[in-house]
Amino acid sequence: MSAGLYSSKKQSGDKNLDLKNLRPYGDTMNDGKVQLSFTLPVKDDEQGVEAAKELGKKMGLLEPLVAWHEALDKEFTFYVVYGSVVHGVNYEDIHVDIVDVETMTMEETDAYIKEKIGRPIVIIGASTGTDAHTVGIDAIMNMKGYAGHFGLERYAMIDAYNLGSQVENEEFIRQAVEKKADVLLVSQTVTQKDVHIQNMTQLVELLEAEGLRDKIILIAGGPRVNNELAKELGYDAGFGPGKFADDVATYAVEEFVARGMK
Ligand code: B12
Repeated sequence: MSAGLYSSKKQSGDKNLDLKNLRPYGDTMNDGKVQLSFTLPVKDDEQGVEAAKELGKKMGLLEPLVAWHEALDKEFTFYVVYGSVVHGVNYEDIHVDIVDVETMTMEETDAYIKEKIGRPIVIIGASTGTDAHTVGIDAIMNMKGYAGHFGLERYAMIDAYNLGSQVENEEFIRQAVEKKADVLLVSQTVTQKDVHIQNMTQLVELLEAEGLRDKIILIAGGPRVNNELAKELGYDAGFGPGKFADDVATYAVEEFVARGMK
């Protein structure tokens, strides 16, 4: 979210709101109240509660209170600690790089393609490399879609091919060439040891080596992918959680037209 959206104190109606020193809200403005939960490998008794409170203090919480504790097992207890943080952030200085499009509906996107492109565009997607997670790419591509947003397969003017998971970059490119893809969608969920970065980078290098990079629109997505990271790695755009087929389709078709692709 960009700064400026709430850049006036008036909007909250509370004269104590200070967006230059934004602090969590619990019961009153600027009280800094946060809630934190964790499990300790000890039994559920007073000593454990005190340990949870001490941990809260060591983490910088003022006046930590164990609001809830419950035995998970004989030797494991779950705690919810409530307390105040002293830190604040300057909300007005925060700038987030997001894909800046006014999302069209499926019908609007189909009409846009008909009018401005005049042929169906071809989009292929996969969870690439060793990544076995399919739910993210399915959410974007499958006919039924996700959370009330139809997937790309349902668009009349998009030929969508979902290749599934664990698709090697070489195979992904082979399929892209065979299907004459205009847009490539890469889904990455596992980020342990930065495997997503290595995998995403390898795809860009292979596309460049084949002279294909400039001929296609390359989009990445996943729970820990954002536009900034994607662009840094040589992609055209990146989408994270809370984004749907409509967002991706809008970006892809507008980019297609802006680049003068045929
Ligand atoms: C379901 C699941 C699995 C299932 C996957 C089944 C399947 N068919 O997909 C199974 C059990 C197989 C699995 C396996 C593993 N998993 Co798993 N899994 C999950 C879980 C619970 C949910 C993921 C999910 O489906 N999210 C729902 C979708 C809709 O959300 P999403 O992916 O973010 O997608 C949205 C956006 O990101 C975006 N998007 C996603 N992709 C794309 C692509 C494009 C182009 C665009 C535009 C947008 C986009 O659009 C979607 C809709 O908004 C998560 C934990 C969690 N709660 O998130 C762990 C999690 C992802 N798994 C994890 C791990 C570690 C693994 C394993 C490595 C475990 C292991 N040691 O074996 C293996 C993976 C092996 C491998 N080779 O990949 C870790 C990843 C940690 C990390 N940062 O790397 C998580 C976070 C669990 C954890 N807390 O540790 N997993």
